[in-house]
Amino acid sequence: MKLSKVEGTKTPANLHRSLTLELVRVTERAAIAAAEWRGKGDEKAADDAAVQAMKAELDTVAISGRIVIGEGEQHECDDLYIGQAVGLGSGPEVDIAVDPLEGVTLCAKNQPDSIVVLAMAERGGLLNVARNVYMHKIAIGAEYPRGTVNIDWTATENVNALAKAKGVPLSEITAIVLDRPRHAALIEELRGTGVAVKLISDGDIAGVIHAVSTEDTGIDIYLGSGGAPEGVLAAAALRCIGGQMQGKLILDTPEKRARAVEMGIIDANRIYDVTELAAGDVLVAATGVTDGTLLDGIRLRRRSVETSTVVMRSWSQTVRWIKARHAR
Ligand code: VTB
Repeated sequence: MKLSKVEGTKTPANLHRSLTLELVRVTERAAIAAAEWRGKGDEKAADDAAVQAMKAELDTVAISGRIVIGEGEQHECDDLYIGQAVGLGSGPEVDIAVDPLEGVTLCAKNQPDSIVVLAMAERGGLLNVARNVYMHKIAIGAEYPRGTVNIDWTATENVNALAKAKGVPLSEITAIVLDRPRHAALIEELRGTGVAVKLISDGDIAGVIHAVSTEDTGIDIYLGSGGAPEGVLAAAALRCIGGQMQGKLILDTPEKRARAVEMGIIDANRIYDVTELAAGDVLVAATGVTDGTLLDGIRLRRRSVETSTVVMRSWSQTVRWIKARHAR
C-alpha cells in the first residue's frame, strides 16, 4: 500500500486520535464473532453475529455516534440501521458507516477476503446512501494525473488512457471487476482491448483498495458497479492511503430516488470523487475474518484468538497494521 499524498486540503484533526484504537476494538470484536461462522454456510448467522458484536462494542466508545451507512432501514433490522444512535452518547458527534461483514458469502464459504469494515467521520462527512443502492465505480492509483480516467467514458477509452499514462501496452494492464452477469459486456469489452481482467466473486472494498495499490497487487484499475455503501467505505480508505475514484449512484427505481432525496441527494446523476464521498477527518478500520490479500483472518488458538487489523486516518495519513492476541 502506498502512502502517496491524498488530494484535497488538509482539514483540522477534528476526530480525537485516541478513537483510532477504539475503532480497532470494534472491528476486532465483530470479526471474532463472525469467524465462528466461517465455512458453516450460514450467511445470516455470520452477519448477525458481526452486527451484534459491533453494536455492543461501539456502545462502549465515548462518542455521540450516528449510523449513516448501515445494515438497512430501521424497520428492516434490529441494529446498526440508518439513523441509529451508537456510542456512550457523551463524546464528539460523529457519523459512522459500517459493513459489519463485507463478503458474507466469502465468510460462509470460508473463502479469502471477508473483512469487517467501519469508517468514522465528522458529522456530515460521509455520503448517506441506502443499503440497497448500487454505484458505478472507477478507481486508479494516486500516481496518475487527475482526469486520466473518467466514469463517463467507455471502458475502452479508460484503459487506453491509463495504458498511455502508465507508458505500457494494453496487454500489461490488469482491471479488477466483480464477477456478475451484469458485467458480461464490460468484461468482454475489456478483454477485447487486450487487458487482463481479474474477476472477484465479492468484496469490492478490497477490490478498489487493490486497484490503487498497483505496486503491491499488479492491479491497475477497478471498473464496474457494486454496492454504494461499499463505495463510500472504499472512498474513506482512499482518503487515508491515496488513490483516485469516481462514483455514480444507480437510482433505478422511484423508491430509491425518493429515499436518496430524503438522505440529501439532489442530483441523481452527480459524479462523486473521493473527497465528496468521504470528507473531513476520517478514520477507517478493517479486521480480517478469513485469510485474505489485505489482512490475515482470525486465528483461533487453544488459549487465545489472534486478529489482524488495519486502521488508518485521513488527517495524518497514518496506516497502522495491528496484530493482537486476545485471551480466550
Ligand atoms: C459488492 C461487494 C459485496 O455485493 O458491493 C457486491 O463489495 C454488490 O454486487 O461484497 P451484488 O449485489 O451483485 O452482489 C457484495 O458482493 C456482497 O454484499
